[in-house]
Amino acid sequence: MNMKDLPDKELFTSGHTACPGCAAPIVVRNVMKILGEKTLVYNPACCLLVFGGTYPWVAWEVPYHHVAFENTGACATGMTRALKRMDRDDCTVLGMAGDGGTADIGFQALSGAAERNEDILYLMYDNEAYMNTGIQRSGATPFGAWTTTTPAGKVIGGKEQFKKDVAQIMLAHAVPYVATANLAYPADFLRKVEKAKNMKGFRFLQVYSPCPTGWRADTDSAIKLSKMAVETGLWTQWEADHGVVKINAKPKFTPIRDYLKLQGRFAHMTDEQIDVLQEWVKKKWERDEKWLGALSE
Ligand SMILES: Cc1ncc(C[n+]2csc(CCOP(=O)(O)OP(=O)(O)O)c2C)c(N)n1
Ligand SMILES: [Mg+2]
Repeated sequence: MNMKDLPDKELFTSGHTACPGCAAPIVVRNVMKILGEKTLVYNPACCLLVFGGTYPWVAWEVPYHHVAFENTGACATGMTRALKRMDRDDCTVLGMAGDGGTADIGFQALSGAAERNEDILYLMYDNEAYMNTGIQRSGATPFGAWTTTTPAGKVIGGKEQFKKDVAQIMLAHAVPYVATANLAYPADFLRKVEKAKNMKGFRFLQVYSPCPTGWRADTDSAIKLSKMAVETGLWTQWEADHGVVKINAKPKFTPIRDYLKLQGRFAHMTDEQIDVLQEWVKKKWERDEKWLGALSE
């Protein structure tokens, strides 16, 4: 679907309480325009629950279920079974969770649902920390980033581990569709959502979702940062359709320093730390090209 063909009707409405500049509501609005009214949503504790799903200000115009932090995959599975029992195959069951609820705490239920190839579209919106509870590190937080649990002081200089690659872990589950997406590439983004909608079985989308509040960035920076994440090579855009992999954007390998300096969460980083992260990008790309490239047509 082209951007100009998206329906006007909003299924995730205005009046929600997301922070200024948050990318997540832009992701949800556009996803819902493609998925349409026959969508059932499962959403655990996360910012999206707080800003869009709090009674009586629920922004969703489709059935919406708040589930526990750990069990989006399991609860969404229950709905797929109910639909089967009712002989309905015209609905999309959408599980939508943050990076904490996906990479860490909800991972067991997610992995189980993927392994069983449940008929679920699971979307991880990746703002790279547990934002809703006040900016704690997650498995998806990048190296060097300040969070309240990875303080930037003399002993620790931000997060000491590298970002967990959740999409590649999901690829190892051999599900029908896995893709990463980014709002700075809207045509690619919409194409992937539509493709996932029209498939059966387990589909996994990981969407880059800047958080100006937690990243200590300007409130108009979400799309700029999204683009820079791809251009630097920090964020790999790829998809796997029944195991056939395609890398969708080749980075320009612009220096990560330009991206880091727009975000206060990286302001404390030393030159040595920046070099470590820059080297990680290089190694990640060598690995991605070898590993994902080998699986491509
Ligand atoms: C078992 C459990 N542990 C902790 C919490 C508290 N909690 C609620 S939301 C949240 C953070 C969510 O982070 P993420 O999934 O990344 O979503 P975001 O808030 O960043 O959008 C935490 C720690 C909880 N609700 N349940
Ligand atoms: Mg998060």
